[in-house]
Amino acid sequence: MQDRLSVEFGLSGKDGLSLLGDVPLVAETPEELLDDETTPISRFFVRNNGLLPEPVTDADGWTFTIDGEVERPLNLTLAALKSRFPHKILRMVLECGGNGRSFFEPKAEGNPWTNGGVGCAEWTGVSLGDVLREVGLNDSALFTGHFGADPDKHGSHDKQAMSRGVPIAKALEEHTLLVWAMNGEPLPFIHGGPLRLIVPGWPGSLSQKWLKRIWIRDREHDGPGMTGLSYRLPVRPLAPGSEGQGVETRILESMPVRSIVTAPADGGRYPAGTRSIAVRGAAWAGDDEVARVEVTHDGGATWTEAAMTPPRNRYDWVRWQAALSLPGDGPYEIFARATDSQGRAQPFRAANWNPNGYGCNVMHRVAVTVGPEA
Ligand SMILES: Nc1nc2c(c(=O)[nH]1)N[C@H]1C(S)=C(S)[C@@H](COP(=O)(O)O)O[C@H]1N2
Ligand SMILES: [Mo]
Repeated sequence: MQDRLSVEFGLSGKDGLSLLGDVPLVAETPEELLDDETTPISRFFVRNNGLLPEPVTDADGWTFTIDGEVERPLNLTLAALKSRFPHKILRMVLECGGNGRSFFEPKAEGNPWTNGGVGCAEWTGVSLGDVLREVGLNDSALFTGHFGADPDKHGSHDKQAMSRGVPIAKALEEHTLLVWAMNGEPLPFIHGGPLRLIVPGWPGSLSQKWLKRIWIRDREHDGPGMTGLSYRLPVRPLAPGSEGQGVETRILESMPVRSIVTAPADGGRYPAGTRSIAVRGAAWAGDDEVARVEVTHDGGATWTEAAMTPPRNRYDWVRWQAALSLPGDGPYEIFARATDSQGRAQPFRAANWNPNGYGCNVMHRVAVTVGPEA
């Protein structure tokens, strides 16, 4: 069945997503639809900052360039990329830097993501590092700048909708991929097909879709999304609601630890007498690892540790499950809390308020009722 998103907004093949904006097109996934180990394409969130590029008919003929501070600039077709470099298949989380933004108080600027600006797909491609070694980086190579084929939100091709970049060390990480397939299928156009970057663990905005060019630079990149307060966090805590002009900031790199409850769904009901409920979900921690996930039904007075399924590879999410014991019938709020391997746990309240609302990793909470409604 086609849902409203596919009929009205051309998001064909999507199932159950919530629309956050139509121009540019932005849609997130309700937490309970993120219950699969590998997020199906039909449930994978969409974030565009501009309009869509021209439709592509010859995917293998798609060309892209690597130039700038390199010994041998390269212009390759996708077909040549596939044939010249070793293929990698990795399951990795892609998360918008603004995921969780709507939980900040007062409201921060930008799309009001709840917890659904995230998905974990199996990506097929080649390591960007393998390609960078072939082009040869100059000593002056410090940063990347990423360029896509999409026009900005006014339809202008002179301006990039988004053009961000990473320090060379992140670009050289084996898991940073040039990707042409998602869950074993040709990369869907809406997700940047024929070719995109996946820069795992860092804000999704670095994972350039419809990739046309990587400019190797001798300085921090300064495209749209790199300047002002974009993807930056204040170095010292800011008073919630303040403007943030002139405060010292740093670029948001690794995303903070986070977990979601994917079952039960918010509003779940259980028969009277139920004393144990199965809770499950997913957790991830940017560049870091998830050390543990715990759940509580009593506001954090007691915690039950969840069992975790090990990630397939670095940057994959952890699936977790717990049998949560309940003392009697009644309404409960279940919270899940993940802790990373450096001991950083999710907060009960969003603590790191910032004007553009990045990196909110407040604990996810679902309400359930056991027995008749009180
Ligand atoms: N070319 C291009 N790439 C882009 C964007 C964009 O607007 N244009 N948005 C970025 C942002 S902010 C995110 S969160 C991810 C979303 O990827 P998805 O739509 O495949 O989920 O793509 C990133 N890559
Ligand atoms: Mo994003």
